[in-house]
Amino acid sequence: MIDVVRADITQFRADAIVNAAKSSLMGGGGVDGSIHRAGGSSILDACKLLRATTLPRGLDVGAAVATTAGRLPAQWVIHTVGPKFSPHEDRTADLVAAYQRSLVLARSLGLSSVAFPLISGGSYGWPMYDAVAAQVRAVKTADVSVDLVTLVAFSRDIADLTEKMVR
Ligand code: AR6
Repeated sequence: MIDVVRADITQFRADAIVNAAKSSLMGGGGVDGSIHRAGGSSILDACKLLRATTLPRGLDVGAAVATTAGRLPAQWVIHTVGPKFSPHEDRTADLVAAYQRSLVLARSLGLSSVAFPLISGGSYGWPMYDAVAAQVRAVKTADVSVDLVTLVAFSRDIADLTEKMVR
């Protein structure tokens, strides 16, 4: 099932919330900064451990990795990296991969509910319409999914467009 809500994803209760991270996994602005602030330092500690062990070069665009959610209501944070928008190159496949590989990881962890923000829809510059279209296509066409996927919109405009596209 796919649900759409307007909410602050840091307050959302799901088995996992997804972070629109950067490759370094060292935190940043936007939803990434809010997740690290609200969840506390154990999330950054887990990211640093990943960088020191399995991900010395950082997380590739379109890949996903899971850490503790610290103090958040969610159990896990799945960090993924969306592509930056380019007017010269179609990077939709990478954006779809960020969603779908997050779902594959959630399934492999045995999770039932996952909440996504609008990946690449902020600092990474995707026009809202294209970001939402890729998001909805990604979760609708995923080969592997979970019982409940919640698309968490941070504004009324995003929520309205997402609801229209999901139907
Ligand atoms: N809950 C739900 N959605 C949110 C929240 C929140 N608390 N805060 C922001 N959004 P962005 P990106 C929405 O910029 O474009 C960071 O610095 C926001 O309104 O967070 O993938 C990272 O470190 C927008 O619709 O992510 C990376 O460097 C959407 O989340 C870079 O930004 C995504 O905006 C990633 O850029």
